[in-house]
Amino acid sequence: MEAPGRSGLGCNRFLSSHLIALERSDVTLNRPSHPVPADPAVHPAWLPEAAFAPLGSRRVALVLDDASPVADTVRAEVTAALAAHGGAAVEAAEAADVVLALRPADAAPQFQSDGDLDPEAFTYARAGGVVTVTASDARGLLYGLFHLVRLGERAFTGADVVERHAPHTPLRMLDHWDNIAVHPVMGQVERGYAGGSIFYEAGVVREDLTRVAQYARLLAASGVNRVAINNVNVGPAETRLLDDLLPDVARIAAAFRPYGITTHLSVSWASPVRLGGLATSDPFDAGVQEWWAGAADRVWAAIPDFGGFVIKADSEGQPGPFAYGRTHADGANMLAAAVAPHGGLIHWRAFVYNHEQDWRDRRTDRAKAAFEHFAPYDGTFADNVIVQIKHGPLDFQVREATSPAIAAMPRTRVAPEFQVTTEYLGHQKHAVYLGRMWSQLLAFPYWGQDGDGSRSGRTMADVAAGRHPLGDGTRVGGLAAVSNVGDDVFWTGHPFAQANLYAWGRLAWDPTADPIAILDEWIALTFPGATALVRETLHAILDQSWETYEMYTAPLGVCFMVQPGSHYGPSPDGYEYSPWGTYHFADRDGVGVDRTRATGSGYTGQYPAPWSDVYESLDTCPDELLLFFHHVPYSHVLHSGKTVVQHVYDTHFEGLERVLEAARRWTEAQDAFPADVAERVTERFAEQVRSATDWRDVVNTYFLRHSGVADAHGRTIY
Ligand code: GCV
Repeated sequence: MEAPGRSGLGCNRFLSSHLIALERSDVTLNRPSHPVPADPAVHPAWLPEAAFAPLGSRRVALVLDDASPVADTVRAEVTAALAAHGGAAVEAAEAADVVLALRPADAAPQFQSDGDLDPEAFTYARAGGVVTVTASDARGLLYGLFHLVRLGERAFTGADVVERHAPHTPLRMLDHWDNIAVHPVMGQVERGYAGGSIFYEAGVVREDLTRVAQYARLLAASGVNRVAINNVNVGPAETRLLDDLLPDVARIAAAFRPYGITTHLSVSWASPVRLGGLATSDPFDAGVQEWWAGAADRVWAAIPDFGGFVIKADSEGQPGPFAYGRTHADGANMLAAAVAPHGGLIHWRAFVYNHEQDWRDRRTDRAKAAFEHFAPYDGTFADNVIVQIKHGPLDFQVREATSPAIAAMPRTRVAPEFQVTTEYLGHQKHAVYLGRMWSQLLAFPYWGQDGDGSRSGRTMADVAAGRHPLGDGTRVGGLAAVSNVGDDVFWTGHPFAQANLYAWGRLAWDPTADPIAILDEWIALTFPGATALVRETLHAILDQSWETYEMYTAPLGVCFMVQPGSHYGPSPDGYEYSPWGTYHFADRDGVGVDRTRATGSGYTGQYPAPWSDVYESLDTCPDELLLFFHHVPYSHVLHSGKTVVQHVYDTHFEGLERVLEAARRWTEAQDAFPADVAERVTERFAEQVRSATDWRDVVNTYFLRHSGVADAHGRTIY
């Protein structure tokens, strides 16, 4: 968002030209009908009807000479809001409280700025009591409309203002790990904690996609504009989405389209073999190239605005180009060539590592894998390839270092990947708000806070937007995350996990936004008329909940102390002797992974300065990542002044205390919440308290037995 007034003069002149245009008026609200029908059985999340009251009770003029599906949505949303809240559609601008206007294509250049070229950008202005939202495309107008909804009454009161809003990157994506065929271990939604899939049921694409349309509406109101609709682990049933199930994909795309959301598919590298009957998937094979080109032709013929393919190759058993001695650049570029004629994208995941490691092998470090497999190919990826890299080098742990691979490819389009679903963070049974975690990660200054002026301050979010300090500014990537939604009545299992989905969209739109302010927005929208008690209770429970979860689970960046398989609940040695490469090496003397150049795996060398040295040295390594980078004795003294083992005890006792305090606050306030929400949250808190108690006792006992060091405060450790 630009500072209010920055483009003030131009904009005011533009507005007056618009008001003249309005008098000539092509104002119309007589196109459709109604937005997605509200299903009273499904929780409305952050779009309850009441959220539209401030807009819907006013006089609205719409200047929208556009026949696109998104323009129809804008009309339908405004029409429905006015009908529900007693406002009126007006023809004359001077009679309007609110003007929503599509900027005419022939608007004079002085009324346009760079951002106007972005079809998702909009200008919000309030002058003399009239609010005007203008955009150059219906998509921008839709975002502007939801901006008004978000602001509520505040949109219409206060001093005059002119603000331009534009998204940080054009690719703000959610990946679904939904299976068509229920997986015997992973179920309908892999790592899903909110019931079944909203897309698939009992082996087929759902006939009724109303729920998908409702989801599209929620996503548009938070800022997401792309969705990949099936699991990156692509089984035989899901492979068919490229083939005989394509008409179903087209139906899903049709449900997303009116809200400006583009549909993508995860595809199997082995598709030419599975579907085409070819003997190979070798990217250098002409038959394979032809097969993919044909597949792309079919997909875009069915869905002309299709987005592209997401691919997990040579990863955790998925097939890939390594089988043919080819690189990931070879594989990605072959697919990129197939989709390029259609303007399609390839999101190629960098989650490539050896998942059949021998724990006795101390030389291999899984954390190094993404960098090693991808950085050498920087500059060789096609223009329409986006390398999608998990935010940390392991796997969405509560605390791990930021992935150095994200910073290692100035000549590649990069999309950091996050996880909204809480695979390692409590399965949407624990109240854990992730906005602050993501905000911190997105703001990570890969080249340090200060430096030579040209490099300093560039963040993960900057890299995603193509502003790598060594790049030429043209390699614009995006942001991706794994969705946390299912067919649960609350969408997300824990009603408060809706806040994570909302925050993901808002941070993808503006990574610099304050995550607590985002939480405030979510509260105001989701609980209309929220009392001080409701607001204060939610902040007390959620603001620091990420740190709280960290306190009672894996300490100091040690990672992977979860139950294998489910990834829920404590099991400090669960992965210690497994093939997954996620070891912490705790013994009687100490704990942690030596990833230094001096004596360890050398992983610290994958970071640019200053972090390569900051992490290398015990003197400068931040406490919260100590065990990610160093193997230290339990008696090692942290910067905080505590020993490692005492820190573990203290945080685990305090972590549970914080959960108990949150549960107490909840019990006191629950009657102020809607009964259905109260019932579900109460049930979730009972489980969170049980599980956090388990974590505290198992982890403390583990450290006591390994170290033999008693708690300085004599508390009970088993
Ligand atoms: C979709 C982790 C998860 C897997 C997931 C994988 C991935 O390993 O446990 O369920 O697979 O990440 O991101 O591909």
